[in-house]
Amino acid sequence: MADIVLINPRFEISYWGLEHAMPFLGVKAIMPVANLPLLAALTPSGHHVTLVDENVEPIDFGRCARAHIVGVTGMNVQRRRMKEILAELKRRGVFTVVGGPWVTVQEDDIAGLADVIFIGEAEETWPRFLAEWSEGRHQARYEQAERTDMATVPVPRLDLLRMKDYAFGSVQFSRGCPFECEFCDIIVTFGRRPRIKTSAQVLAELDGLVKVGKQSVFIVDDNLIGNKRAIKALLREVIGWQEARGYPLSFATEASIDLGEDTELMELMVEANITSVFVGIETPNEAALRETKKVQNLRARGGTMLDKVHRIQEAGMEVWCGVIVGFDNDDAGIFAAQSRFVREARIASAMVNMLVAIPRTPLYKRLAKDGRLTPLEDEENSGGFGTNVVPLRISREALYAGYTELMHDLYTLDAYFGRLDELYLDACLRPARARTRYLHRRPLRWLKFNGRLLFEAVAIFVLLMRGIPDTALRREYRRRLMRLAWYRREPQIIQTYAIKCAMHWHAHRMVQELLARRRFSTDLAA
Ligand code: B12
Ligand code: SF4
Repeated sequence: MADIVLINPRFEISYWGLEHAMPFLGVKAIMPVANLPLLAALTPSGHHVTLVDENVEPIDFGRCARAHIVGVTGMNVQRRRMKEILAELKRRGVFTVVGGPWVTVQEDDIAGLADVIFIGEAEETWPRFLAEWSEGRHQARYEQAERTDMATVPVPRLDLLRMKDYAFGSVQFSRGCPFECEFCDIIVTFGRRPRIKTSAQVLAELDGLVKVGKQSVFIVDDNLIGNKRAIKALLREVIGWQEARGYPLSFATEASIDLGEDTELMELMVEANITSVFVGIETPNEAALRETKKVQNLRARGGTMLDKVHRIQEAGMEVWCGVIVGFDNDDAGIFAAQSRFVREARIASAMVNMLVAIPRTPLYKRLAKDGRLTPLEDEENSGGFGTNVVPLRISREALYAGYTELMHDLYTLDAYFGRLDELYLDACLRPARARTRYLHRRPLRWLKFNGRLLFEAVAIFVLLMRGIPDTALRREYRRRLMRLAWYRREPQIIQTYAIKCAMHWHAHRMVQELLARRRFSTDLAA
């Protein structure tokens, strides 16, 4: 039978990759991609699978050359490295297959580099390919006719990964999202009807995560609350599981803003020990929200977007968000408006992107028709503007400059810690209420758990004080952390705040890199 190696290529540095923060958190990468251990679990017994994540270990090409099949996955931010790896494997005569989010939307990008390509979900096509490969009659391209029935998805093989190298473990409850944002490739690939696993599957995965020693887990659903009724039922099961085991896991996830309209759902998420939620805010510009069909962000029910963010925070979850600049309805005023919104929403971690048209999305099709797309290669080879979209009401230069300035403004020490302190000191955010309640009834466990959190906070602090080269930043992190600890003595909050200092360092480094890149592009243009 086959000797199979599956590779996740190195990521380029990105906002959520938190690459610059990793050394201070004692890990190598934020989390493993969910697809490799899942593909391993989908591989029929008899084959031998090795997983390689280049973000935590180097690729041994000699080892790959001895395998029968080498598979490569990847997102758009891995495409360059994917191609390098495939080219090297081809040079060595290795039989290669490729799949994942990037080739699913841009299959011609790897033309001639892989023997077999997988488009979209692969729960049915991967085992089918292996059977056909064994019989010497495989195809060059596989695409599932039907979307995966989530009730058939097996428990991922986490035992094949070096889980201690990651900050988070990952689990997926559902796929798909009911909304129809114009720029989104998720609904193109996974559809608008949320499909959900059974509670037995999810709880078995949670047991597996505890077994490999994880305490923090990212629920990697496209939108956790796509089917509210089904997710509420599942959350009730997760709450029972947590209570019975002493709340071994805390979760972060992604959800749409209508979460802030549903008190029962927020309560259930908090009780299940979900402590943070990433929300696609995109923009406070209502014309742009209408343009991009983000109708859920415009809905008056439950108040404004700002009200809903505050309500989620008051329920006990930190909100992280994504914002986008460069919609057709954006003009030069958008950057200040975004900055104001993020400040008023007291969101410390805001990921800013320029509008990018991902192939196969409705946005991509519209802009291609209007002749407003630039080729990817231009971005890759020329320093570029960081997006393939030609904006309508501002120049590309002004958009890029505004984006860089916005990132800079959001991550100055005063702006970032101002938002953080408003949330943790003024609004007194209280995450993990259910676990705190549980531990208060068990003093010994309380002591052990909080002792660990305090130890982690001190370790991060020491690493920051030793590792940050900038004296002013070090002084500020020390001062802010001491002040927080003075007012809020809970070890959980102190540990979170220490992590936030490391996250600031990552954002600060990203801003420095962006500014340097902008200077380089300006010099090039001159
Ligand atoms: C959870 C998530 C995250 C998490 C975790 C990321 C991680 N490291 O795993 C966080 C929040 C950290 C994150 C960050 C980012 N993400 Co993200 N993320 C997702 C999300 C919502 C789910 C991914 C997931 O785990 N899916 C579950 C697995 C099982 O599905 P899958 O990977 O698609 O795999 C299936 C098939 O594709 C196939 N398959 C996959 N690979 C292969 C390989 C072979 C050989 C075969 C046969 C089959 C196969 O089989 C699997 C089973 O069916 C997706 C949206 C989506 N649904 O794809 C976006 C998504 C993947 N992310 C995206 C992006 C851009 C990013 C960031 C770059 C954003 C940023 N600017 O910072 C960063 C990258 C940071 C990093 N270093 O990880 C884009 C990628 C766009 C693209 N088409 O390439 C997506 C599609 C969302 C979007 N449209 O914006 N992300
Ligand atoms: S809410 Fe998020 S996942 Fe759903 S369609 Fe919009 S961008 Fe895509």
